[in-house]
Amino acid sequence: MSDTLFSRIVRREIPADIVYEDEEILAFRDIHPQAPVHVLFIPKRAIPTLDEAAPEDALLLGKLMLAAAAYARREGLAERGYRIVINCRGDGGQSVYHLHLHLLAGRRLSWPPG
Ligand code: DGP
Repeated sequence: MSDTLFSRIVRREIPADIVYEDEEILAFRDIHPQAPVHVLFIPKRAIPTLDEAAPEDALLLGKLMLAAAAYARREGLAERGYRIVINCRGDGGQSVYHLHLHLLAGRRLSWPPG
């Protein structure tokens, strides 16, 4: 497993408020929440960016999205709605190079993003 900040959270070397875990995925609350609900869903196996995801990662990427959707449903967020974001590299606003999906919910989100 490559050593990213988020891999250290997976290994429990850095504390995080973990809200979901399965064999392949970990989800925890963002340290700088941009909405009342801001949870990051990451694959335990680090892929640096979406651009580096390979066809073999398709199932894992799908599982990440479905895990976020299931979490939103469980937490009663689905009816009002939510946003899923993946930032890719500099212009996309990515700061941690371990692919992750942001789940944002709990307020009306504006569009387009800044
Ligand atoms: P991005 O900019 O898309 O790479 O998002 C990275 C997010 O990770 C950002 O919203 C802040 C969050 N983050 C950074 N460091 C930590 C940390 O140590 N713990 C937690 N829970 N979140 C972090």
